[in-house]
Amino acid sequence: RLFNVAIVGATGAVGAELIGCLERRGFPVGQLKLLASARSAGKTLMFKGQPVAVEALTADSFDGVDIALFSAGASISRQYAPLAAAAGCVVVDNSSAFRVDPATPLVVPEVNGGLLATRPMIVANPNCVAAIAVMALAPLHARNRLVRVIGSTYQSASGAGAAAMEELELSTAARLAGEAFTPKVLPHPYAFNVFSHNTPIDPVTGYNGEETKVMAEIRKLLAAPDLRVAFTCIRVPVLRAHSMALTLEFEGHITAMEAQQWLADAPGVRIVNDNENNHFPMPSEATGADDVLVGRLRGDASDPSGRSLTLFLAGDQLLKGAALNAVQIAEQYAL
Ligand code: A2P
Ligand code: 11C
Repeated sequence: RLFNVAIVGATGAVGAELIGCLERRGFPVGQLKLLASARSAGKTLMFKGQPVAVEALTADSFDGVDIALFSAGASISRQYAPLAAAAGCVVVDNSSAFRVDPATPLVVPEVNGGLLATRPMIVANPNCVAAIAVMALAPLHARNRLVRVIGSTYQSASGAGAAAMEELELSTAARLAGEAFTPKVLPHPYAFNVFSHNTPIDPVTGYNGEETKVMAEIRKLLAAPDLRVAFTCIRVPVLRAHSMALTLEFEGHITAMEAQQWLADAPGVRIVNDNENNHFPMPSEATGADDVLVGRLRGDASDPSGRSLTLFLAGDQLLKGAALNAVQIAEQYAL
């Protein structure tokens, strides 16, 4: 059977990848509806070699649509996802609107895809850092319970959308040409710089919005409400694919070798751990890849108990961190 599919935010960075994933993975699409703001109405995007006109999102957009993939920000999702669901359309939502709502499943199919068995009408797609991190955490946690996670991220421009990617390119070109550049999308100069993630700091906890989301979502995805987690989220001048360093403490003794074996057996994970050539996960190699790249596995030298590991990983923020995961969720409904 074919499914009528809508993409909300089709003209964005994630929207382009949603179109690409549906096409590349052979999703059984009947009609494809591409939705964006009124600014984009009338633009044309390609799907399977055919032009599809972009339409302005309205309350009636979901009539006759079976599955809608939302990626136009949390306020659009809050407003339109319930309307879509009420019209009988399954919503896979890439925004933060429903992720920590106890009634909405937050899903990475390799980790907790069983939650889709009841066919919920709204499914939340995680934050990109959380989705990429749990790909490495879950296979370890399943064998040796995680008690603590400390993460530092190296997040690319793609996480801030298509306009931020353009700003990185334009500001780099300006810097190389010796010209002045005033940032418009991001709050700080991006070329040849790194800065703390561009979300507001919570005055009570001192954590920014991205860190707060990542910590809550990792706990929810792993069904580990007591897991101790702390993240520092940093924007780096990489166009696409997020990287992170993770230090993990487990309940029992663990070695880097056994962890590497468990991860090597995990779907969606690729070990990149070539000590001899100093070749480890890099965003340049994660870009365009479905797998999350994991390497630099070693015992945590700061914990003599033998219960801690440290590792580095890289994953495509637009694919496993967003569009690929959303399409994998949709595939569970099309089985
Ligand atoms: P548009 O291109 O018409 O502004 P990105 O994350 O790459 O910035 O993309 C954001 C996506 O969300 C774009 O497709 C954008 O469409 C869409 N979007 C933004 N505001 C609205 C809106 N009010 N209604 C529908 N789509 C929107
Ligand atoms: C970033 N991870 O890199 C963010 C973007 O929770 O969906 C995605 C934010 C989210 O800026």
